[in-house]
Amino acid sequence: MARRITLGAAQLGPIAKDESKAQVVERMITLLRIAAHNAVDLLVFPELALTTFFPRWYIEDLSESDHYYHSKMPDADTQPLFDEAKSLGVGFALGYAELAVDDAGTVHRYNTYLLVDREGKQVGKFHKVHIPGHAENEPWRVFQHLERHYFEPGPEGFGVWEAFDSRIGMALCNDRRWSETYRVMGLQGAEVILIGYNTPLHYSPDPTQNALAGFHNHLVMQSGAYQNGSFVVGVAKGGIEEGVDSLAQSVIIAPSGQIIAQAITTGDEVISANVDLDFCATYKGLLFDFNRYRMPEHYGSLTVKPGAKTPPPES
Ligand code: CDV
Repeated sequence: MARRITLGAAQLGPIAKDESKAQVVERMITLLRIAAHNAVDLLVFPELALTTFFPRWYIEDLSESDHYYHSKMPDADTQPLFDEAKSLGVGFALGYAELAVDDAGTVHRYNTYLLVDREGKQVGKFHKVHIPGHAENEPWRVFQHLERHYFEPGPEGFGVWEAFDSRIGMALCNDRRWSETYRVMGLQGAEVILIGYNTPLHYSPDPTQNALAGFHNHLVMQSGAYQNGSFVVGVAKGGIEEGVDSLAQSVIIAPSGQIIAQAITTGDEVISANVDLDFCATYKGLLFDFNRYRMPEHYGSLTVKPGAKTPPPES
């Protein structure tokens, strides 16, 4: 019998700096209800879904930015979202800023994805690995992208969780541009990869790339899906937020690399697709049968340093 699941992407439009978390959660609950109406089993929210994209502003003393972070999930602000999802029987992935304190008392700030199943059980947590942007204030930029000031990379890497009668992996925004992201999850048998993003349409270090933002977004996620025989759910926080225009174009992609659903607005919108998880095997079991065709022993060292090999001395 086919393993069918309805995947959903809950794209969010702009979140103003002065919008409260309670107001954002209200918007998210509206999207949850639409998703439930469309029989969605797993609804994926974007990266840093609960606030404006705060790495756009420099706050020298990090502790003054603590209100953007959550040290416990759910907390008072987000409990209504968890309650509503459970009562609707909709699982979800939530992107948020996490403040964690380890056993030695050291504080860690992560860009986090949390996976919750249809019964409300927290089944997986992912910390963003590829942290883009810069750590110091750089006033020459049209706007700041200070993720390297606000977050450290997660030490655990890319995991895969058994949930939703499937194997689910997670990644956040810049992670989607790196082939390793998909391959590490693909090697663990990921069938569905969830990716939330905040992607400004202006890239200050090289504005010639601006016109390619939408192309690159779909290029990397479609190839990641195809080369690993996985579904990919890519979810944006889009639209003009505090003067910064961000890419929308949320998508659900099949293991064939084809886009099977795409958002048509830049605001709050649910897209969904009812898919057969067994379709992954068409790719994982044939052209991309890793056990049969992958040739790691022929790839050379995986610790190759950038740059060319030194030519042999002339005799
Ligand atoms: N939030 C992000 O990770 N944004 C990056 C930008 C900085 C390029 C992205 O990959 O979309």
